Amino acid sequence: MSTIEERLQEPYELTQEQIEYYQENGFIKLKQVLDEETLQYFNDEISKVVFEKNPLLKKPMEERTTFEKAFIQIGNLFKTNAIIQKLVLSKRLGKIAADLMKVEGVRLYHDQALYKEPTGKTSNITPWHADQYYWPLDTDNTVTAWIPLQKTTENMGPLAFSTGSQKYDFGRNLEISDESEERIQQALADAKLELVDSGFDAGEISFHGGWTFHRAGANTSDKVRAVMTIIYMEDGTKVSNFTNSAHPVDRDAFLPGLEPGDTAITEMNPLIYKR
Ligand SMILES: O=C(O)CCC(=O)C(=O)O
Repeated sequence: MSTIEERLQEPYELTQEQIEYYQENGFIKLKQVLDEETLQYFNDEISKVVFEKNPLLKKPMEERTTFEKAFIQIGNLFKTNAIIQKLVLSKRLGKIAADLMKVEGVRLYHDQALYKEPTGKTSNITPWHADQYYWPLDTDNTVTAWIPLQKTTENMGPLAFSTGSQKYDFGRNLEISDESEERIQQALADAKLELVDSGFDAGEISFHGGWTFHRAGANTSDKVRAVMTIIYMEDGTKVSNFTNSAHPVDRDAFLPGLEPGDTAITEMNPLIYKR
């Protein structure tokens, strides 16, 4: 029996059909990427850190903004926690990211835990958005691994995707908000794009591109929805011009010291996988 560390290095073989599915639709859900023992190991550690660090937990749900309700967000865990670092720097996951994007290598852009609390009566949806609105990266080759740390049923707010929406540019200028939920929802309905909104088995992971529109429903269950995310960019990506107020904030957090035109390599962006 191999160790968790060994399993995190073992390749997960994708079929050509899966790679083409990702390229065409902008996301893919993959089963049995992690086993139950590995999930539990990281659920224990990441949950400990999230509940130790998060100040939001003390703010009642009904007093929060839409963004604050959607999830508890704790980032850059790979820098401060040697256990979580093993997951974030996993070659198994990094190779999937590189294979799906059809690139030679991937670096870390950043990691973050996204915990959606059980709501009670208050809705805590994650509004429609595309992540790359926030990122000053001069490439379309970015992908997020969304890793539920337990089986995630439909009433826990699994991530939902609009199929093929990475090809559309409406709503790319909207941050996560009530407005993005309403306007992007309408645009996607007008474009008649298919919605994929379903639960995740234990060990199932999704990968979605930086411009793919996605959302999550409220967590109406009685359990917290524990999720870890790892955001990868193609090795060699350059920093783009800053065109909104989120860009310099992201630069300071994930690309410290860099300016537009620089190659996106700092101590925050280790090379995770290279062919
Ligand atoms: O976990 C969520 O509810 C939203 C996640 C998300 O938007 C992302 O990982 O890009």
